[in-house]
Amino acid sequence: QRPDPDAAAPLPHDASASRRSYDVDALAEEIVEKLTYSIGKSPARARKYDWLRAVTLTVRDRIIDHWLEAEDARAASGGKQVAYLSMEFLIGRLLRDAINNLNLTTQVAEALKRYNVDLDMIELLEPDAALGNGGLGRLAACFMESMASVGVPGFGYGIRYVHGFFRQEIADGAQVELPENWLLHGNPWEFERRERSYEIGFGGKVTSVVGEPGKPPRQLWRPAERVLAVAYDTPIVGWRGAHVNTLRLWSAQALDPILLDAFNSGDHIGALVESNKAEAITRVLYPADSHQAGQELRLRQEFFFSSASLQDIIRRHLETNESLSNLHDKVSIQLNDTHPAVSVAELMRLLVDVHGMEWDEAWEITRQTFSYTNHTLLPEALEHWPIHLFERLLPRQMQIIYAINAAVIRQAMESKGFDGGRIAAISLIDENNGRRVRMGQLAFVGSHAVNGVSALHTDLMKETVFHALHELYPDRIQNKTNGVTPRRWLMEANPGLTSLLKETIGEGFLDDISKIRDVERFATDAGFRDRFAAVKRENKARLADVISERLAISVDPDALFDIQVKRIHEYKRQFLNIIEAVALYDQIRSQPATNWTPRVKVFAGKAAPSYLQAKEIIHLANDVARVINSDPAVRDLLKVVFIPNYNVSLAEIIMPAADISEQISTAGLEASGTGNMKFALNGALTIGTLDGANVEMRDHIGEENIFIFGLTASEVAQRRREGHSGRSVIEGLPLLRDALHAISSGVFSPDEPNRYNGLVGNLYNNDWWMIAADFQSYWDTQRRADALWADPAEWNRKAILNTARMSWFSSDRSIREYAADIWRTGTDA
Ligand code: KOT
Repeated sequence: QRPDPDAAAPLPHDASASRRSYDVDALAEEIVEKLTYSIGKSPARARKYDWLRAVTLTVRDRIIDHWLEAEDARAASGGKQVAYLSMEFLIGRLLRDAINNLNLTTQVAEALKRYNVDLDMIELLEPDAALGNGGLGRLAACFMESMASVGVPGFGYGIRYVHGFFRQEIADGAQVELPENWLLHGNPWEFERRERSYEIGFGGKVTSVVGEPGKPPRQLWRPAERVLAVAYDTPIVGWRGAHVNTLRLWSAQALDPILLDAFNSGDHIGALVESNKAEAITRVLYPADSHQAGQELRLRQEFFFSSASLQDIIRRHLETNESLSNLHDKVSIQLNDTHPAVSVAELMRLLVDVHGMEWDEAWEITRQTFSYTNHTLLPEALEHWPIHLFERLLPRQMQIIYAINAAVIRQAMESKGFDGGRIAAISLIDENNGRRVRMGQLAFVGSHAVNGVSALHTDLMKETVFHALHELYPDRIQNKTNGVTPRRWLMEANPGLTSLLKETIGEGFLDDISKIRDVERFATDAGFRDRFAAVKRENKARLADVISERLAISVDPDALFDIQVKRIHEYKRQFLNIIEAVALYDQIRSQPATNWTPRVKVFAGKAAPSYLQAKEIIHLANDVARVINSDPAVRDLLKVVFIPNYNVSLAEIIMPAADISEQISTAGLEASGTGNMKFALNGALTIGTLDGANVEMRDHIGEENIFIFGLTASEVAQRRREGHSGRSVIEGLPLLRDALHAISSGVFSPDEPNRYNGLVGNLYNNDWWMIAADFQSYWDTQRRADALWADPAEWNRKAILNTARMSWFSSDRSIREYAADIWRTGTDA
């Protein structure tokens, strides 16, 4: 049965009375206490998972002290809060993050050592929380950590998927998807909050109820189905434990878990139908990245978590405020892409239908409350839902969308004289493809601020998808370039470099990452360069060990590590990288006397299960790897490795181990990229196109310290307008032509010689992604990299400058900009 919300007023918490100690003795004692009384094991009998749990619970208690204080402080201040609504939070492991941010690493390691337990080993046992696909979800996780670190009071709202992102295996070269089960052994980080549960409706009818005289009739939605959203809270602790925010994830449950009538009449399976149907909503993460997952269940997920979050926001607001008329002064809701965009209609429904507010006031509050981040311009990723599906599932929200649309169009005609094509462009309804609701337009008109995630991407938003809306609301679009948290991506992933930096420039950069720039003057210091290179070599050896363990391939840590890890997508052009490997393989064999740079090309990444071309690219990478790695003629000058199951934890090992970071998307298509930032911060040199945040990275790092190649975004657009196809380019480039011929004639797939005909044929006939068009420039730039590699002092100098000049790409900076320009909330500094 649904529990009643707490009736009693909360009493202030006296954290000082219960604060846990940070010293080694106390920690050691408490770990054993947890082992004994929470897990029921003696130290002698405890297995390593028991130790992990005991340590987690011990660390967790220290976070809780801060968490409760933060809650009280927040309630007392009545200040503005941020709600970050995201369908994805790609968190990874939490223990190391928590220990690091509490500055407990040495103490906890010391405490465990007393029982002969190794902290590093224990940390690896924690499953990744993989509640996201890639960049968008990882950005949400970095932002949560940065909000807690810079002191923005914030809630993350999302979905507690039972099965996160699938596990990838490679069988005979091809991707196989296996279910992921992160909750199998329980999740010590989360707290179920049954008192925080809400009913979410679907389907049914809307009826008009005659209102008071002079007032319009009220609309009453009577859903045909209802499910319960139950909150699970995870504390997110910021740097030095100064702030703790909450990640609140919703789980779906049936209102009536067992249909008693059915059960009593002997239909024991039928009795569970409801709960199976309800729980399906939060069972699994859709594995589509930068592609719309058009199924009904996905729309249910979107509405489910949007409505639950809004009901929660309203309830919390009304606990300390008399009415909802000041909602926008107390909360800012950030929509992470359009996945929660139905929130615009749902907040209007809650304000108008449920809380009796006038439409115009509700619209003003709604717009002041929401802001929206766009993460892609790819047409296939822009969400639009068939009207008939939307209407059936969310009839009242559909009416509200029509009403918003009518008002926006009226305003566009009256204030700016819009007609015809421009009305069609701003309309929330796409009339061309079988009538659909455009979620991007809905999010845009329902927000006071709309942002892109890099300078180039924001410019392109104004010029392309949102051109007409930008004309109508010229002040609404702004840029907020992405960032990554230096705690996870430098301190935790690269302890060797962190220690070296501490010794060299002091500890100030830990609190203020901009101070990392102080290391710039050591770039010309030969002694420092050697130490920097030694750290890199250690990190490469660590990755070589992983490659050896998982793939039984031996790679030389002294070779140049050239790494491309990210989702597999045509626009990211892993294919271009593989073709270059094949061309290099050809050249090494035909010119054995040349002084080739020994290279290890590393790939990792998952393809959406239904994305056939992406799966072919994975297959090709594996086929090419097998042939090259077993060819003695290559003499270990080239190795190709595809590491299966790329995830956050693997990224933490890979990022510090790269010499070259591949950021080679077709210009204009990668909104920002964030892997590019992690690599460069850890001293890799980027080879990249002028795309996404690469452009700004070049500006910060200096163009002489980054390898830029290829067509620009406007050149790509121009070529596409001219109807570019690859054939003439390929025919003029023997190196490319021969590599493609090798691929399409079965050199790498003798068991199925035609396997890659389609992939290669696309380059001849179309070359939509400009792979042929950019090949020569890419090849030449790789050879420039080879030449630089021959001069280690110069290479390392540039690598150091990359680390020194990347601080602007910290997510702390991004969050401060959001706080100042969009949310108008305070920060600590
Ligand atoms: C997925 C589905 C629909 C719409 C957008 C996406 C999406 C975009 N998923 N990930 N992205 C990436 O977001 C990152 C964070 O902003 C960017 O760095 C990256 O370029 C996007 O591709």
